[in-house]
Amino acid sequence: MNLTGAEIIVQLLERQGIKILAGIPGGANLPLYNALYNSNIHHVLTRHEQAAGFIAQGIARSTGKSAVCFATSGPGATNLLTAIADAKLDSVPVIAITGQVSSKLIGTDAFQEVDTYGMTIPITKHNFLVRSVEELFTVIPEAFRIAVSGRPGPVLIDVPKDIQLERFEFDSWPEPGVKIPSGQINTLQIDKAINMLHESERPVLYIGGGIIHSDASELLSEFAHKNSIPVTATLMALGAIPHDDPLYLGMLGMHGTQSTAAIMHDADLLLAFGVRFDDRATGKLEGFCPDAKIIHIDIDNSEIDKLRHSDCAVTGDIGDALKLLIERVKNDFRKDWISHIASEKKRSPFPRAQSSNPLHPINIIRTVDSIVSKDSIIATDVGQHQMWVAQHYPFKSPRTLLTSGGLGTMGFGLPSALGAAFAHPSKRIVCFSGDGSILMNIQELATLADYNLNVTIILFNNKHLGLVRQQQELFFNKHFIASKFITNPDFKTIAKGFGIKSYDLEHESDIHSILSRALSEDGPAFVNVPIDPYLNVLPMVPPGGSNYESIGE
Ligand SMILES: Cc1ncc(C[n+]2csc(CCOP(=O)(O)OP(=O)(O)O)c2C)c(N)n1
Ligand SMILES: [Mg+2]
Repeated sequence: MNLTGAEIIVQLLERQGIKILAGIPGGANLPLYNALYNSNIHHVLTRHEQAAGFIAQGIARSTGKSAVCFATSGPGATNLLTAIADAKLDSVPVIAITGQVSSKLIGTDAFQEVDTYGMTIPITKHNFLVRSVEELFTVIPEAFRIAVSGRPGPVLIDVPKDIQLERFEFDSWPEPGVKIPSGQINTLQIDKAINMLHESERPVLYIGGGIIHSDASELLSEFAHKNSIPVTATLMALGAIPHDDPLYLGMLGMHGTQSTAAIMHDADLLLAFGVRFDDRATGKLEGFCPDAKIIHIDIDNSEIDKLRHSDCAVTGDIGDALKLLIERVKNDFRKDWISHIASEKKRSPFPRAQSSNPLHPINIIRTVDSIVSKDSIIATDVGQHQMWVAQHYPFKSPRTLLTSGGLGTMGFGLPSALGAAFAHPSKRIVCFSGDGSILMNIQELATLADYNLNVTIILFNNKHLGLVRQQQELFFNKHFIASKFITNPDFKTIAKGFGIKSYDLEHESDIHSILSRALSEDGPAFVNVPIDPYLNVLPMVPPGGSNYESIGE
């Protein structure tokens, strides 16, 4: 065979099973696009490279498989950075392929040259600057292997233009890169964990995104139920255990349930599974489960003892570990602990009954849930609306919430919803956004219109950067600065201008029927929901405080 570097990349992507990828062409990656011209891979042309990165994330987060995005050199690559960093913090397998100026121009300040390799070292799991066509045969499969093996994460491949153009003679294709099985679990540590659990009177399972990445939700439930261990989830683990499971305590952390914080404060054993003791989840570390021994299981050894010393640590896939734990754990009803939990939950019930105003965000979230089918995927942006969704949407299964947890990136919602819609064309995708966040990637309404996807955007419009306003009110003596927008766009008209059916719930009386239409008619819809600008998301732990110091309603 005799192909160009660009043709080799595209055919290697086909061999990896890539059917769709998003990106924007430019001088330094035009050969790649020329190779795509003859490919079955469908290319989605976004309006900003960050959105191409988030489309890849939407595909990857909702399927668990690697997804690809393309950008040109210079500004194309820098526009991708936020989406790559976001994928790193939430462990999402995204493969970003960027064009670079020709090899002999690297380091000369050539047109649209930036050091993409250097800039992405700290925000990728791994990155490559390709130096020869031959290298592509190892780099591309290697990138796919790295992205999904162990703790998933983004991989960047920077390909100079001359290498994309160079022809190369070869005989055979390499094997596609696949996930390598994670190492054997240390059964001595598992036995130790089981002994600690059997000795414990007040254990709590604290689960994170690792449970979802490992597709271990069912095993987790089986384990928890066998020994009657209550479960709290981080933002990244919502959906890993159904919201109505009697053992479920709700979300923990800055906007977590107050009863959960109280229960965790009493715990004598914390089973930290697929978590990284993130400060948003733990609050002040010294105050987090102060009397509990810790069993920490994570696939990434560097997380063990990073923030909190563990009394028993297991490095490995949480699904594999759970299988061993389930074999060994004894049945227990834990009558006293479970009844203590029931009384704590009663003392500070959650979610609370909300006002009768149908436009209250919590009521809108409940109405949306009552309309859409249970397998719908919910994407969010970042802010108060995100936290209301996390607190009140009744997630039932894994990979049904797409949210930027670690980086907290405004602008994540719309393009990640598009990615989910490409990956799940028969599902309804709902994007809850804020009037600040939506404007950070509003241009992708054009991409949404291009494909007429079943994405419904519900915009909680409080005319503010609400979460900033809330912090200024609560923690900065009401010094409101840079949190109130001077003008408020007419979002209904804007969405219409992009060719998207749009609604405004202002002055409407039949909220339910408008939402029904927006959520069930084929194709996209945009709904502006004017909400009270002065609502706060509660409970809230003051930044730097302990979870049990949370401010209630
Ligand atoms: C890219 C980016 N810039 C700034 C922030 C800081 N920030 C966090 S929440 C928030 C307000 C978001 O406003 P909006 O989208 O309207 O959501 P609301 O809180 O009003 O629901 C800001 C500015 C961020 N998370 N991401
Ligand atoms: Mg807002």
